[in-house]
Amino acid sequence: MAFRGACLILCILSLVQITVQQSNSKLKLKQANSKKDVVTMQIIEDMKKQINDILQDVNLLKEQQALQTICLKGFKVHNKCFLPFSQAKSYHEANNECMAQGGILSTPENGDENDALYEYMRKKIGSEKEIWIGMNDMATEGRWVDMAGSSVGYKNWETEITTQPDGGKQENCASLSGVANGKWFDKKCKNELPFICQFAIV
Ligand SMILES: [Ca+2]
Repeated sequence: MAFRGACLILCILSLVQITVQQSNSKLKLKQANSKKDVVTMQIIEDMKKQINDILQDVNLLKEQQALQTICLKGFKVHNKCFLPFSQAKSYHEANNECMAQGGILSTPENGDENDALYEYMRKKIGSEKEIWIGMNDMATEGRWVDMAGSSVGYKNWETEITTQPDGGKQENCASLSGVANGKWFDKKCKNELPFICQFAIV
């Protein structure tokens, strides 16, 4: 009896050992699988990032190519390209047109740029014409800002014959005049003038 009892205990112990071993190997398999999952997720995330980077590069190249096309059609001065639009539009419509093309209304920031813009306007739009430039005092009367809302440093108002800007709250948008040799005037924003868009060269 004692022998059979000992055999039974041994058998039970063996069964328990086998069960524990099986559970251990299942656990190891599970751990390996979850490790695999983590690695797979990491690879997918890396690939996603790489694809995003490539898409960004492609978009940048597209922008550069579009800009080069504009610069070929237009005129380059320093780090800007100018492109003329002869059809007269209100200030807002003109700026919307420029933004739709990826630019802004031309904004001369120094005497050289103003001279270049004036000469280009004479040649492409007409020497007696007047164009919108990207400056306004819509938000605060007398505080002229560029299209980004920053105060304008360089100014070229006509002050020899008239005293520009002289329109007060009635005239909040700026133009560059061909007749006045590239000097600036304030005008009603709803007036319709031709314009030149400006694109930053990257
Ligand atoms: Ca004003």
